[in-house]
Amino acid sequence: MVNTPIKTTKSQEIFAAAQNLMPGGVSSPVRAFKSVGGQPIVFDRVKDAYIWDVDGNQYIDYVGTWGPAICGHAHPEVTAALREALDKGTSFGAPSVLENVLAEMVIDAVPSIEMVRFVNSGTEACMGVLRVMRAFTNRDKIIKFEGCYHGHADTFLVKAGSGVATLGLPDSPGVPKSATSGTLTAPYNDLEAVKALFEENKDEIAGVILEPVVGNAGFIAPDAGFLEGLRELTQEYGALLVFDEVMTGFRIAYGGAQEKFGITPDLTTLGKVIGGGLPVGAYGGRRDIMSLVAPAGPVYQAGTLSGNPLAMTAGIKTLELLQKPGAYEYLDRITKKLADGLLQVAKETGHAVCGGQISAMFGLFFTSGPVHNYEDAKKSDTAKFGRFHRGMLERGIYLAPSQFEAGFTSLAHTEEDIDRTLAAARDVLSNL
Ligand code: KE4
Repeated sequence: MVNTPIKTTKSQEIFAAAQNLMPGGVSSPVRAFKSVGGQPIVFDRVKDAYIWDVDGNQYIDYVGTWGPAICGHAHPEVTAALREALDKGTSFGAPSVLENVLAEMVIDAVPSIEMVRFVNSGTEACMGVLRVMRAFTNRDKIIKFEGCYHGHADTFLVKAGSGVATLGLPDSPGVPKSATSGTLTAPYNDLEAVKALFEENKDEIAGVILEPVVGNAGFIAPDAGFLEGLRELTQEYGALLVFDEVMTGFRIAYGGAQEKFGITPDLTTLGKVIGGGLPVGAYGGRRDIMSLVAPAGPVYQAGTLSGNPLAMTAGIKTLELLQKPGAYEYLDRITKKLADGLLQVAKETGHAVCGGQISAMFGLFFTSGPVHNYEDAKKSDTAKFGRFHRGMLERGIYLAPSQFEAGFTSLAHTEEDIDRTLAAARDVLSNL
């Protein structure tokens, strides 16, 4: 496959102008390609499994706007439903039956959720779940895991993943010590470290929050027994277990990682997929806990655009599409073919790699591994990942622009797309 560098003149012009207008020229740091080098491409439009940039180049997309596009971009049934909803207005700021419909779908799907509150982002969902878990237990401290990312609220910006890890930030200036003094951290997959924290902070820990499958330190799966162990430890110490399924929700399985692994937390956060590409988040769980949220109870949380009719409409239609028989079998099959193929090609071309996939989520590290936690992930050759990313981009394959992110497939990705991707990977890795 001869590689002729793609023309990105317009992308460069637009991005140069953007950098004078917005910090780093982006609305979210990871989009700036800082850790993979080169300039980001500026999108013009997306459809199915594909992106077109402003210079007319086409790419197979494995970011899927960071998860929401699990049915493929601009799915005709989603866009048709949105067009119909648009004629009835874009925002009500008042109850609508659409919220009931999506709430029932979420409650029916996610084992831990008996009652749910909609918000506008995963960050807001994690802020809300933090407040209600502290109120319910009357305890202030939490345990999170190194490399896990729960949005950009102060309390969670401790050894966080995603863009924080991508930029190699120690955490973030502007976060007062008072906001993070109660945030305890442990290595992912390390139950002994969690038990020690509970022993050292007896009766002070409100709960444990984690990504049940990590996507923000690269792709890291839970070791056998890890999730079960956390369920037991939180019950033993009177703390709550919170699965942050903003990324894994409706992606690992229709009922999320908690359905896949058969572990039911007390609270769950959601986002991305349940909005079908429109701004959305949600937190939910046991009725006795969620009944504390205002106005039912005293725990305050609010939002102008929460539950807005457009996000509800896109979310409802997206979940309907995911309910179709065979959807998750298809996602698992094509993603396994992709992940296994990438690892095989990398090994055949002499690179130390490890990684894997679960359902429609995958990742690979340029290290022999295994990778059980963030420290292991940081052993990956991130410079090589950057060269790999650029080489794939020049061959029309759009991967997440960071070693510390996961990859996402969709119902729109075809066998031919996977074959093309593997051929491009072989070409890049043979010359890396
Ligand atoms: P948002 O506020 O970005 O909607 O959600 C925050 C969040 C919370 N929890 C998990 C597990 C998440 O993955 C996220 C956001 N994910 C990143 C991608 N790793 C969003 C992409 C970005 O920050 O631009």
